[in-house]
Amino acid sequence: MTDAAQRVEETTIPEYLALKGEPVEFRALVRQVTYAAKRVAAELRTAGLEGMLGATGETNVQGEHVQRLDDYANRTFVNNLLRSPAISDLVSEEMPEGLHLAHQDRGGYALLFDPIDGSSNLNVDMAVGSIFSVRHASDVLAAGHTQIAAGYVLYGPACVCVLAMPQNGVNVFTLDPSIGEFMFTRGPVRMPERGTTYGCNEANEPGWSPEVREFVHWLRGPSGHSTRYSGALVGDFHRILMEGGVYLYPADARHPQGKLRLLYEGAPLAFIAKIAGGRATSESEDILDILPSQIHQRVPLVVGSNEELERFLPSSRRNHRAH
Ligand code: AFP
Repeated sequence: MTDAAQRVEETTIPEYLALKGEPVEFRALVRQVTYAAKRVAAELRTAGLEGMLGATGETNVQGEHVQRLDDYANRTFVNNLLRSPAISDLVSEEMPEGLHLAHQDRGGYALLFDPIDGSSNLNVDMAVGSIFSVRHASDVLAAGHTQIAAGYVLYGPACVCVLAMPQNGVNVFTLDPSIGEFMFTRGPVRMPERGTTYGCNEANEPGWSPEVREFVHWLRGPSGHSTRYSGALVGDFHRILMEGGVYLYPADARHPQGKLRLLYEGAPLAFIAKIAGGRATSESEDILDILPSQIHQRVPLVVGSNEELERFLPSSRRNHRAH
């Protein structure tokens, strides 16, 4: 093992990024993202004691009931990200419009994020996550393959940050609460070529395409997969990143364009999956090739291991819709 590899084992995220020679502005941006995540993690742990559970009574741009913790997490991310001069644009699931800050002589990064993914889990103390995507400010509406980096924080029994960059791979850091730092724990991660689980909301089956229905019937029967579906994409995806398998939220009768959002859910997770050796499709095209038309655009998502995606893709290619 080289000296650098040994030193990676004991690094915090800032030390890891410095060791990898990442630019100072990028390191400052990631420091603000992870600091916001640590604040959110602390709030999640005590929300039940402080009356911070439940809804605010407002509805967001997605038409969803805003939970107090959604609002807290969004404010925490925005307030901390504004402290990073490297960021000139913010896009959040919780904000109708993007935030453009270029007049303050800021750097050229855009940060697109879902402050709390899995909000329906908040009041029942189940895992939730934050998802983020780092782009050049000029690339907010570019295809997902232009992302500079992407990652997520999973607030589970442990608080885990997964950070993906093409040049460094996908790496896992675990929060050490005794020192308040995310410590390198695993990487570069390779998604197994095939898994044993699949995650989807099977109540939506009546509205699925025949190809999706056939695929899930295969998963349920001949393939021998088991269902694992938590209601939070980040937790379900993390299982697939670590152990292989497939997560799908396809188009259905209630969500003709899919439920998940492209810019701060589908594209960052597709980016992570691809770097780790997996794949992600919208049922008709590679998620990372889709050109967004607006910041809250929804997209069907099938993401996971090569073997499962290969089993799914031929049939969906046969029915490729002409664009
Ligand atoms: P919420 O953040 O509104 O709970 O949505 C979570 C999510 O976007 C994704 O994290 C879940 O996998 C999926 O939606 C759950 O959606 P269903 O409740 O329709 O299964």
